[in-house]
Amino acid sequence: MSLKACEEKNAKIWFNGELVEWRDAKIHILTHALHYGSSVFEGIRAYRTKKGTAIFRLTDHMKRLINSAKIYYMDIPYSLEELVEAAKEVVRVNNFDSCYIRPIVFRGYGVMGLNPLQAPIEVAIAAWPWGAYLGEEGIKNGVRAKISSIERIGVNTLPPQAKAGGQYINSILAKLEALNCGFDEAIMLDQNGYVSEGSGENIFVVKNGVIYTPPVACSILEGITRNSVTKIAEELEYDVRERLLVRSDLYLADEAFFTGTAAEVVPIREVDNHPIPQPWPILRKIQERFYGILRGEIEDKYGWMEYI
Ligand code: PPE
Repeated sequence: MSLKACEEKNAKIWFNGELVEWRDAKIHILTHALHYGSSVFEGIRAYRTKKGTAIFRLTDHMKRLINSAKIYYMDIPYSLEELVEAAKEVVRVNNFDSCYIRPIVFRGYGVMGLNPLQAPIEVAIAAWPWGAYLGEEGIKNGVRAKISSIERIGVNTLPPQAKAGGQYINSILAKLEALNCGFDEAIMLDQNGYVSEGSGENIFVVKNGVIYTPPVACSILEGITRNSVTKIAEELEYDVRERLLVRSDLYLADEAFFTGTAAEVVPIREVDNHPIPQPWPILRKIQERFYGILRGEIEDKYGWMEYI
């Protein structure tokens, strides 16, 4: 569903503690975050299952939001419990089927300049139905990726573990370059030339039955889907290792895939025109279990599905 359609449906957005009409959830042009990227946000998905609607790892996402805010010296005026409850309320009140939830904490209107401390901290949580980020076809048959000429922000540039608004202009450059070159997604290298992640996803590679993914030190966002997929793979008795990966590990991979909340689990079928041919047996087993949990069909032994 488009954002416009949500507006026409009179969807509600939680804004500084209250539910407001979609069209009224507005900010001033001199909002600090608009000028300097001084916001932190999350992306979370809710799924309608036979047992009711559940939000996948909601508490973990809100914990990460609080940590992102901490890195940028922002004090969120709500507790973890209040944020969790607010997100559930937004999903309940809008009665969406499955949807994407976007909490954002930002420095608001009040002061310009690089000392933002006089700008108020504002918090909003919106939700809308958002389909497959890299396409339904991508989830089935994979996407074509290009190693980006845009480097991923360094660990001492903008801490990649924070999910901050301003950091995403780095991802946008990489994404647009990939699209302009006729690819679906970018794979970014870190400042040392090691594989980091996609523009909005973590990356995994399978070689000789072992699953590899770059460590946090490679400028990644520590993805919640990455963590979930690791747990699922280990449950399936695969060996999952954090390891430095180089470009040719991608070119010579037996399987490769992206993970993320918006993207979910998406096979990579080509990197820089080097094919990674099907079948992808390990990836398929992981997908089966991951989507089974999201649909409420496979036992959720970790309590990831937080029913609203
Ligand atoms: N790396 C980056 C840079 C990233 O943005 C995401 C999520 C991930 C890894 C995966 O993290 P996780 O969702 O916890 O598994 N990207 C979010 C934003 C996408 C957007 O376009 O906006 C998302 O998937 O919600």
